[in-house]
Amino acid sequence: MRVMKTILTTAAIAVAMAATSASAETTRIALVVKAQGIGFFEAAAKGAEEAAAELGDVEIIYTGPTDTTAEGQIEVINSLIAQGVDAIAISANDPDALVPALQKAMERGITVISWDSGVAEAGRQMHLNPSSTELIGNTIIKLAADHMPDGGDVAILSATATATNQNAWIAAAEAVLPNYPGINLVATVYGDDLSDKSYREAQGLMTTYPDLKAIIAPTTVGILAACQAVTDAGKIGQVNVTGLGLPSEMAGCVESGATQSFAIWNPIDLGYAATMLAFNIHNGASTEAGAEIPMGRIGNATLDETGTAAMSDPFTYDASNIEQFKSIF
Ligand code: RAM
Repeated sequence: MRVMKTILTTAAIAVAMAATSASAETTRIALVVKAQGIGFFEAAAKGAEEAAAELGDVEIIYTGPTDTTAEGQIEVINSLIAQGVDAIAISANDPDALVPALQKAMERGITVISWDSGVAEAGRQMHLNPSSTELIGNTIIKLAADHMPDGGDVAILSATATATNQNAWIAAAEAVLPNYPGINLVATVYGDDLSDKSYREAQGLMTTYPDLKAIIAPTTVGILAACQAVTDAGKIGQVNVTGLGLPSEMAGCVESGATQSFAIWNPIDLGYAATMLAFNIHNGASTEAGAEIPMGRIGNATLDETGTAAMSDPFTYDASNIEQFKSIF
């Protein structure tokens, strides 16, 4: 018995030592998303894994709450702090509510960046935008306006009311509305990046605004749910669904005519770039204004005075090119 116990103890120590030495070498980067089960973030995770493979000795912890709340993300952050991860790269459900938890992470030596949907400056070392906010704001209005030669009513179906990215894009869209005199924005509603709530909100818009010509959803979850609601209401050809979507999810909507066109950037590249940035900052890259931080095959991110960098321009998808992209993301 005694011998057995000694052997077991020795084995346990050996396992513990192996675990310690492995964790000393491996950089653990948590990719924290708004919620689980969103295709956009799953595509970003593919990019994160690609970056990890390229860097070597990097483990990606893909995680997020079950729904798109700041409370859920705070729990996730606290658990990552307890696990002692090396870096957190987060797409935030709220710019301010996460700041105390993320500050605690930074105090413990964890590198913190936001990507996709930003955290206020006090809660992160840098933020990576997918593209210029102004450009995205103009793009989502133009996508609708291009198919409304006579103008008319449009409504926005967003994600959560506190999402940093959607709120910034909507503000930018509202700012360019005077350049589209025939376009009348009648409402902005929130589907919380939940399919069923987004579907019901889209139905509500069609009921409240019978002359609605377009639903603009700057969220991959919302645009797909709106397409379904318009299809089920028999309003294809009457209400055009547009905004930001994934070609893989939107192919059927383009084929049916529920969606004339929509836009997005490459989510795989975004997850890849966020991982590269988290890794390089963890290894000492400067996050001062003007700093250039390498993002592997993408090139460098240049930080502005708010510690923010932007990637590429969004790309527009329609019947002419959807086939080519639907198997990629
Ligand atoms: C959803 C999320 C994400 C956003 C895309 C366009 O997947 O809200 O944050 O960037 O849509």
